[in-house]
Amino acid sequence: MIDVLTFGETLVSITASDIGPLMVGARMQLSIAGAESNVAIGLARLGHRVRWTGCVGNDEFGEIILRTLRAEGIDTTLARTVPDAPTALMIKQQPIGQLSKVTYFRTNSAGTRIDPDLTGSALAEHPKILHVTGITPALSESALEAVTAAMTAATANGAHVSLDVNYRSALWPADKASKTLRPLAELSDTIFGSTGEIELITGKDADVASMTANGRVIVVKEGDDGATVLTDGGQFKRGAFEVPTVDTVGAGDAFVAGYLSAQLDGLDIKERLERACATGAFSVATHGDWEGLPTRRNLPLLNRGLNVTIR
Ligand code: KDG
Repeated sequence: MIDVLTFGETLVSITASDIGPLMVGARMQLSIAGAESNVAIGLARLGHRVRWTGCVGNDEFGEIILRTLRAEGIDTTLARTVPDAPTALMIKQQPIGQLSKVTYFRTNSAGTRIDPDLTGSALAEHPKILHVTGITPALSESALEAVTAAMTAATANGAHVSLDVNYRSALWPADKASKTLRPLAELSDTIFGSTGEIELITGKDADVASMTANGRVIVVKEGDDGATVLTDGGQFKRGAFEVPTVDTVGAGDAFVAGYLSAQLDGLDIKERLERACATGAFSVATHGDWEGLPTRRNLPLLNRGLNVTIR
């Protein structure tokens, strides 16, 4: 049985190796990126059975995505290679130190072709958790239909439905995102987002009682300040682990992977927060969207403190 199904657009990422503008030339490194596949990798590294689906182009970029996900132990058997659209590309740079900039080349990409047929077959083997993000509905009409249909079907099958708002201003304006994502939030059991992202779907003046109606859990990612979980049984807050920050992109996905992993292990909310903050810390303290995510063996490393040599 699959523990988690997730789907969305995975892109090839080309990241500048050095700090500074690209226009003077730069050494670049090839990898992959994508909020959902980052979560998939985080969960697979912790030993969970994960399926990712989505569309890639019939090109080497598509191959690197599928090879990488397979190498991470993720089931990609239902991913689709489309012949007439390219794999999306994302350029990542640090124009100045500690400031990351992402530029997308994803209009009409293969990833926009995801549709309810594909996600419906991926759901045929019922997962315990369906995890989606607010990026996918921004990609195309068929992608929005796929998300809505999958969330509805997963709920009917008794799966836990997880939504990370992941608002991307480069993809759509806030008012459109808000209007589209609100009904999807209604279909979710757990919602992740920054304070601003949560407001996008609940409105500014929403009270905790209405947000957590029907047992819904809201997990507010607060960056350096850690995170807060809102439930109908109370609020739980945890500070972030203190680690040196080298790259924050992907940290939210790492956090989600840790939280869902602890949930799958049957841990309570405080322990979920603990693991989420730990996986988030691994992400910010290492380079790349997903490369530094911990395995089960490495997870306790943070408890050893910094500036130590483990022998
Ligand atoms: O969450 C990190 C993502 O920003 C990155 O991996 C790419 O999915 C991505 C996106 O659409 O921004």
